[in-house]
Amino acid sequence: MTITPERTDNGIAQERKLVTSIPGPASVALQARKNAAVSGGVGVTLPVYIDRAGGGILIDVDGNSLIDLGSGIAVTTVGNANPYVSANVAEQAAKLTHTCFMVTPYSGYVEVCEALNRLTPGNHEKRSALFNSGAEAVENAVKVARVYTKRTAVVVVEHGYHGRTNLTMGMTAKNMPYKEGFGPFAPEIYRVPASYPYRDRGLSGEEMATIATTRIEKEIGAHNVAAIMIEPVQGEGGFIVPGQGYFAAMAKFAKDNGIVFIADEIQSGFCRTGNWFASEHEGVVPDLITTAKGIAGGMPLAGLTGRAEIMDSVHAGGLGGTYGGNPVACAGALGAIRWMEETDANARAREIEAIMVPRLREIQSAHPTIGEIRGRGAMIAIELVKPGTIEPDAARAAALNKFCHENGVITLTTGTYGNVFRFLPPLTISNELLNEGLDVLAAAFEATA
Ligand code: PLZ
Repeated sequence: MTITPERTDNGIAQERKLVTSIPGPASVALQARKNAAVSGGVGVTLPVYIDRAGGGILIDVDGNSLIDLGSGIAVTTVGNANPYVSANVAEQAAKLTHTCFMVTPYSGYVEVCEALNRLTPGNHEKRSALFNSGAEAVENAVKVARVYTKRTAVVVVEHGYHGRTNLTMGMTAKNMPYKEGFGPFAPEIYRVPASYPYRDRGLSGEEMATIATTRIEKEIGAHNVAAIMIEPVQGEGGFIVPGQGYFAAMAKFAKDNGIVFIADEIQSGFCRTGNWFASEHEGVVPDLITTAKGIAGGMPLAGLTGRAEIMDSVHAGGLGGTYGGNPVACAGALGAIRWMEETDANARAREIEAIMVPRLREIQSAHPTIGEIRGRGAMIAIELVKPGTIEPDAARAAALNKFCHENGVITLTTGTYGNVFRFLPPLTISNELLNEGLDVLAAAFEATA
């Protein structure tokens, strides 16, 4: 098979087609088995069991073709089963599946670190390390920052999301469903105001940063802070793009006070926002960057990248893990990154924004329940409120979601108040499918009005 950048449909007809109700009988049967076999603690947004995927389509076990506006939560940015990823994965899996990089290394790990060092913002000397999940990358960012600074406090912001492990749960803002009943959480985590322009009562990004940094000075003491970690576009918090100057002011405060500034780019990174990393939109070069999700086209892989002097401050053997930087996952990442470079994936993300935003504005003009349209690139959301107020309307978001799902469009909600409807299409979706997904969304607004 010749692999070309264009050929990402995985041989699947790029059309929405429903042949049963959603979920169909085969999915219903699997869901019954799921309920009997899988912990009830593991939730499912839409119990439609997927069998194949490619381009902008997911095909379920009943033969329904659904439009994918979720990318498995910002993971399959290069499309599902992208041939660059699949071919690399198959080839690597046939050669060797694991040695443990800490025991006997292999080149793929080094190549992914070289790519991370090259692609992340800043021309300074960098080092990287690889892990299995976003949460693990976040944990390791904190470990590195503490060793480097010999300080303990970690500052995060309101609406932030950093994972579900013990340390990262403590760093995550939202209680339900992530934290409820799972405490006690790790100590020395402090949460200060984020910039949420829609809800900051007219305060600018810079003003919000001043409130946040004053809190750090007065309540923690800047000299006690090892790290400030912020998402440059908050993902689970509601696709919140910070007000002008906020992110840069927080980074400057960190620099002025010997604090390691960490951008959590796990959701916003790898061409999702129309830049390789969303920090670039803010003109910020973070000291450390966490990555995962889009890095490897669906293979479980995460990275921590940053200034060589910080990353190398850890004693040999201090960072690692059995599977971190697994060779098959690294092969997937090298395929995904090559596809992003060869196809100018950032341009495609910006194109998706240019299609989506005007159409969402059109819907907004008829439906004032859309309080705000925001986001960057292929990371776009609408925030739903009671018209004429900023009171969150989570029920409307849920109703819209249900309509879209029943009509064969995979959509996701998010946000601290559960009232944000978010779009994360794979960059391989066709304009036709994207527009059809938006047609269904428009119909959902009419149907739930
Ligand atoms: N940091 C910014 O977005 C994962 C969570 C889905 P893991 N976001 C999706 C869910 O409900 O569990 C995320 C993120 C940011 C860290 C993480 C954590 O990444 O790979 O899920 O551990």
